[in-house]
Formats: sequence, C-alpha cells, structure tokens
Amino acid sequence: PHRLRRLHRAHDRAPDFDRGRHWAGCAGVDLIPLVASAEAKSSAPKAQYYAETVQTKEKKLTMNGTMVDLLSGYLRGDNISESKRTLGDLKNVFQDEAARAQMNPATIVYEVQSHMAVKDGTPGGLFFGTSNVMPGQVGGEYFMTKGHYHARRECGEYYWCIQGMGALILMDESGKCWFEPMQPGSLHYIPGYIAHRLANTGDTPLRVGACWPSDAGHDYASIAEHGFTARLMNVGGVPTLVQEGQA
Ligand code: M6P
Ligand code: ZN
Repeated sequence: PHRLRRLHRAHDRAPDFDRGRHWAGCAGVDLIPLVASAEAKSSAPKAQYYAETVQTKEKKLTMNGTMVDLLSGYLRGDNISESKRTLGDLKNVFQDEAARAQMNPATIVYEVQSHMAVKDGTPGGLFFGTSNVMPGQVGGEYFMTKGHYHARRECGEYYWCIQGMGALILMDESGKCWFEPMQPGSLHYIPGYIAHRLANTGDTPLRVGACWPSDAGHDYASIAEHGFTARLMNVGGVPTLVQEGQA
C-alpha cells in the first residue's frame, strides 16, 4: 500500500504537463486492464494501472511501477520527468524569427517525457522517452524540436514513430544535413556524432519514442551557435529540406 500511494503522487505531479489535451485524448485506450490485488483495491481504488501484483490463473505476477501506453507512448508511474517547450522558449530556433515573435509565446511546440531510472550521466545506463511534437509552422517551417548532438559524441540513439507524420532531421559534424521520413512504426537509428531533430509535417501530434544512453548528455550549444544547415519547409504543401542559402 505504501508503494501505491507513492506512485499516485508521482502521477499527480507535473500539473503544467497538459496530458489531458495532448495525450489522454489521443487514440490510446486504457492501459492494460490489470486486475489489482484486493489489498491495492481497498487502499487505492484508482490504482489499477499501478497494481503491484496481479493474480493470473497460474501465479501472482509482480508489476513494476511504470507503464507505457503502447498506442500513444504516454508514460506514467515512477521515475518520469516531463518538460515542454513553447514558442516563447524557442527564440532564434526557427528561420523566421520575426514570424515566431508575432505568434503566441504560450503555444506549446513540443513536450517530452523521460523515464530516468538512473541519474543523468550514469555510465552504462539507458533512458527511455516519448516526444510529442505539435502540428504547426513558423513562417512555413514545421514545428520541430531544438535538436542536439550528444555531449558524448560517440553515443547513438533509437527513435521510433508512434503516431503522426514527420521527419527526423540529421546533420553530421561537417554540416551535411538530410532527413528520414517518419510514419507510425518507422524505426530510426541515430549513430554517434550526428545531430538530430524532429519535425511534425502533419496536422496531428507527432509522437516519437526514444532510447539513449544515460551518459550521452545533450549538447545544445553547438546547435545554438551554428544551427542546422538545412530546414524542413512547407513548399507548396510538400515538406522540403531547404539547404542554407538555397531559399
Ligand atoms: C527525445 C530524446 C531526448 C530529447 C527529446 C527532445 O525524447 O532525444 O533526449 O531531449 O527528444 O529533443 P531536444 O532535447 O532536442 O529538445
Ligand atoms: Zn539524442
């Protein structure tokens, strides 16, 4: 019962994370309908998602404290950190800074949930996350993440598209830029030494799962300084990677 109460608190935290609008309303169904143990039911009636034990015909199974909604990638339970970036947070990220400055700074561009079972920087561990990029454009450039290199350049990462349409924009250290189209089910291996950024080219949220080493770190400074050398633009309705100086 103690553990269940703690899990509830973890879930109820993060009031600024707008899960009602962007996550729970998605096509996802309820999580696996666990049958909570009698003890869990009486102490915490809403705790079915976090039931510590389930009784099957064969045996009692022990569940851990975190669940992934397989349809949306939404995470709930233990060890989850959440963040969001609004248009106001993304100064100088889009090509058309004047257009961005005219838009509502409170508009959410993307949200990230990360399951961090070890401390950031721990060698040999893994992090697991879901990014949720909203549909939208700034001056014809699709809503996207800030993008980063890993601080430890050699570290790779997996992305996989869960819902929506978009692109994984990649850049090597010489500034060569390309992209991989994303659709539900597409799997993307990002090798070390490659900067990566997500763009939503559709009109529904782009939800992407990610798994990366817990000591990879984020190097945003290199991107802030040099940017990506290409931008994914809506050119007559077609997502087009426009190289720097080519527009
Ligand atoms: C994925 C992972 C995270 C990353 C997030 C948002 O979930 O790659 O490490 O933080 O996307 O991307 P960014 O950090 O570039 O804003
Ligand atoms: Zn990364």
